[in-house]
Amino acid sequence: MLALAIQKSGRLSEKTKHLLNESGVYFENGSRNPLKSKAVNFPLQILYLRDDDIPEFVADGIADAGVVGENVCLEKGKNVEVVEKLGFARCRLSIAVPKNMSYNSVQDLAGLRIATSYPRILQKFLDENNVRAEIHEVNGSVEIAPGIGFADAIFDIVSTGSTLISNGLKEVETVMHSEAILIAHPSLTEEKRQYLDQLVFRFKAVNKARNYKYILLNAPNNAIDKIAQILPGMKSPTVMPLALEGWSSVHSVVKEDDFWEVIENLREAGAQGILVIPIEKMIV
Ligand code: PRT
Ligand code: ZN
Repeated sequence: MLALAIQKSGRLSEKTKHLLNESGVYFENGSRNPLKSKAVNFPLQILYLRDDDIPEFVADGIADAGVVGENVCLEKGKNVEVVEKLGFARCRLSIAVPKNMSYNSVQDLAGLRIATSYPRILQKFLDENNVRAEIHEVNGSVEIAPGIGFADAIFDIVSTGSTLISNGLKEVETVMHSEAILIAHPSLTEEKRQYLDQLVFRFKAVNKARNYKYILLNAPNNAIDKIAQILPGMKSPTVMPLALEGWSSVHSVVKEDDFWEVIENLREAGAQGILVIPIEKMIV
């Protein structure tokens, strides 16, 4: 049995549960213990924790693995293995100052009071840039610190940036990017490692599928070579004859990021009746 620590409630919890469900892992309903539950169809126990505690629980071996933000993992500095990036809860950790402060370079932070919940990451950044500033550690509502005179600048999580704007702040340095990651105890037993590998295999299939679409189109036979170059697919596209003489149906996969460009190129090459369908799992 593998013990996986996930966030009890917060920005990571729903997406983590969703990823597990999409990976075919379901939990028993109405567990008597609100902090633990067992998967019904996988040798997995879930521990529900605050995200800040997850790296330590995994480092100590109380949990074998955990899902946590890269930011929290780095701040805690525990001895854990980063197994896989999970592609959700993306954000960045940035320094922000009042919007009317003139700011040219990181040297302008010298001597300022900077409020943050991430003192270790901030200290490392300041050291790397040879800047001395005062770090004031706070556990929440960091963005109000300059407005109430508690600090001159902040170092905090930014996603859309609207929280900064509504507090009269501007982002001046991006220190790191973060997303949810799967971490593990560095020395798992062979059995647990196998369960973890199975889980990672499923996570990868789910996440890969999210980045691709299945595409079907009709094309005159003389356009198929060109279309095959635009649509390489997993190996090469599937081509099947239509009932209409001289025409074929072409099936392939296309990356979400390249999607619109590919569609335009396909139309130019003579593709018609293009259908695009989401993929549920993708194993390459
Ligand atoms: O209770 P517990 O300790 O478990 O949770 P928490 O309150 O410490 O964390 P939670 O649930 O808020 O966030 C968990 C993780 O989600 C973080 O550690 C990040 O890795 C990730 N994440 C992704 C975010 C955001 N996006 C985010 N936007 N965490 C926080 N925010 C906050 C940010 O602090 C700021 O107040 O959202 C605000 C900024 O958002 P924008 O869109 O206005 O820029
Ligand atoms: Zn937290």
